[in-house]
Amino acid sequence: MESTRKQLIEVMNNQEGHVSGQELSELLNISRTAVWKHMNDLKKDGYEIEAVQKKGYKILSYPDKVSGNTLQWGLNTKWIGHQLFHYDQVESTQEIVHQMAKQGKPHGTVVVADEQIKGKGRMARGWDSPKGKGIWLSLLLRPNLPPVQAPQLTLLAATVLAKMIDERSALNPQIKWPNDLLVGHKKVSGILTEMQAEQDSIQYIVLGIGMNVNQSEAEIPEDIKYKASSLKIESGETWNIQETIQHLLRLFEQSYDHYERHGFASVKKDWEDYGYRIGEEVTISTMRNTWKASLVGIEPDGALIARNLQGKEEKLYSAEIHWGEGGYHA
Ligand code: BT5
Repeated sequence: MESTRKQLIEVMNNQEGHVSGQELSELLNISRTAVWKHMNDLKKDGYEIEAVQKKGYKILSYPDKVSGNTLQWGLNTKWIGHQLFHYDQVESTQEIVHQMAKQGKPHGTVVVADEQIKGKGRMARGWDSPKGKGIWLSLLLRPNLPPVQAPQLTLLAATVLAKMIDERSALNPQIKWPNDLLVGHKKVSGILTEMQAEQDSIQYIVLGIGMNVNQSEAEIPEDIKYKASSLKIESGETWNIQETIQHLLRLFEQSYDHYERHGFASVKKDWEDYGYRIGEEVTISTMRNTWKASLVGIEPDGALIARNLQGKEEKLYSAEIHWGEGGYHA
């Protein structure tokens, strides 16, 4: 059923004008009544379909509504999203991908939801994921890497998100170590990387991406308004979520393939190009100390490099970074 529908859409897309019911029924080997039923289903799903007597059917527009079908259609990737699952509502896409990983689903499997009712942040924090307003997705990765290199994938994902926004808008995305994406000093996106590993090999990684896309200011929860924003708030425009997800997946595949072949150097460069407050003076606090320093960049193991006022460089694995006006304390 699902695949007939896919073929139907494919055939109509590959032809310039209208396609007759007769032609569709022959090509797909289904009755004309079945063709007619499929057309009605597509309309119900928000496809705008023109039916002209004696000429046949033509798709005028695709639905805005995200679905597995529309996401996979025209995705044109080598491995990412070949298995793609879309849900209206889930607790967390992370949990679903963990289950799928255990069932043996392949590298590149994607789970997308319109809404999460128990979206997860890091360290047991929550992630607000209102219906139809953002990108809430998790990727299953089975990298051939030692576990110590897993943080590189979070850094890679951050550069992909930044590039995607850069390519689709005039916004100026910045990456705040380790995993936040900021626009206008506010967080629009976060990454959650969870790993299942043995001592020296990664079994799988679930890489979760949350991106606030079309929330209005009123739709950002009161308690995080001072530090969170959406692409719509920042750009003044409503974004097409489906195209944005497709763009994101394509860029992810490109960057991942490049990283697999050539290593971390280009991820490091991209990250530092988009790095927030790189070269500027900030205040750093750890459990032991608070001091002034400037941010230099990142290390291959994901650590942040900071230089203190005496010129000494230090690697940080966990720290809070503060700055003066504008922006928030992380
Ligand atoms: C993150 O955590 O930034 C990782 C978020 C990952 C979410 C994705 S959505 C798809 C996948 N499925 C899931 O269940 N999760 C992943 P962290 O750095 O810990 O930030 C969480 C903190 O950001 C919260 O404690 C809030 O203060 C704030 N926050 C919550 N929801 C937010 C939102 N929608 N936008 C910006 N900030 C938010």
